[in-house]
Amino acid sequence: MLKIVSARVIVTCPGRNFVTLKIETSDGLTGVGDATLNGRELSVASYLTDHVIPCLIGRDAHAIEETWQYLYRGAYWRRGPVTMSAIAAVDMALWDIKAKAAGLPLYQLLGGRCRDGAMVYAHANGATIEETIEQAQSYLALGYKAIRLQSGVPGLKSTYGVSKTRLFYEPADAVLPTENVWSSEKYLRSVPDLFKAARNALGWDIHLLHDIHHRLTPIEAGRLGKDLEPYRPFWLEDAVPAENQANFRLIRQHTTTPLAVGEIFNSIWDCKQLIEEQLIDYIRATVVHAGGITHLRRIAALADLYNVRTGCHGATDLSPVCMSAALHFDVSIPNFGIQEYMHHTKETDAVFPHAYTYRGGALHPGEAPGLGVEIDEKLAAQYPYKRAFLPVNRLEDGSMFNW
Ligand code: KDG
Ligand code: MG
Repeated sequence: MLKIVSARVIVTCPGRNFVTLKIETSDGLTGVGDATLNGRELSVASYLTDHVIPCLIGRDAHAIEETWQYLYRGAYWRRGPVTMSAIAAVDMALWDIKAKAAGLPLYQLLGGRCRDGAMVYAHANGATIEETIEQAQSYLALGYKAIRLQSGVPGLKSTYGVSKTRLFYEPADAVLPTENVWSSEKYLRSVPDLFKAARNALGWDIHLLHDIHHRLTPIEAGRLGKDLEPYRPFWLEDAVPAENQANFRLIRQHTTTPLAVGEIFNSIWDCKQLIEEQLIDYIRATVVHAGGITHLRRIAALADLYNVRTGCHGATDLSPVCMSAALHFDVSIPNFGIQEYMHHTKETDAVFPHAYTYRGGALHPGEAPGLGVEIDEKLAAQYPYKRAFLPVNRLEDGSMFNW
């Protein structure tokens, strides 16, 4: 039996915080898993160290499904982002070990390739429409086939998705949550102008995406979807908060603009109704927050029955370990749609040397055995944890709203 002999959690901050689980086996094979939950990193680290790792020692490293069930059912409480991120980290690390033991890149164990690479979308943002389009043009020049557009909203000081100082947007920007002010009316007036200008400047051979970040009501989202129809967006993301899955029925009644949701989902139960009623077109759950490769494959298989494709979350708070896992998943499933891709800092790439590469609008997982990613622990130790929170959002009258 290939036994798990040790497991440890590594927290590092090469530009932002990441939590990584490293599992070692009796044969000396090691596997890594991402356990990063933005703004709540130490909660997952503690859950792993205090509650998961003691149960792993001595277990069969090959028994991935059994271990998944043990950690999920065995916890009694089920689900939740902390638990599911911890389970995901174990799951990724065990798939890494299994594929390394087989001497194969992970996608081969998931059924082999369905496609060469995973089409990705880049993030273009700016304080003004002109700045956003300028950035989108630089991604076009790099061969991107899909670009997300976020722009400042006239009359609002700051908003989601628009970088203040850096090219690559990083929302967890302070030791206490930054305060933002929001107006749906101002926002709803601004987005059609952005898409109109973008189609004029960028043409029609590029997919354009947009993230609402949970801020509209269903009827507002229906109206925005309708207003954007002439510009054929690839998707509108997180139109409304999705705790009430039935909310999406109303949006669907009013627009044919494709809908994406799911970056904060952590289980198949969060999207069961959305998928079964065909209320969405893309499911955005990803490996780290949705219970690992094992559980995400289950979600994708359900989605495939209902013509729903995947569009995994891939912001900078998901580490290169998660990105590697997502890419093996992306190339191996039949109903892949698109993969989000935001560059990590140079420091992060150095701490997590990885085999995936960008080419021609797509990311390719590479041919290294396993996930094709490692953690340089010595380098990681040079970047200690720094507390950082996501911002909060208020309406103009001061009341709390959704970030
Ligand atoms: O941690 C939160 C971020 O990952 C999220 O705000 C990014 O919405 C996001 C996206 O679509 O990448
Ligand atoms: Mg999003």
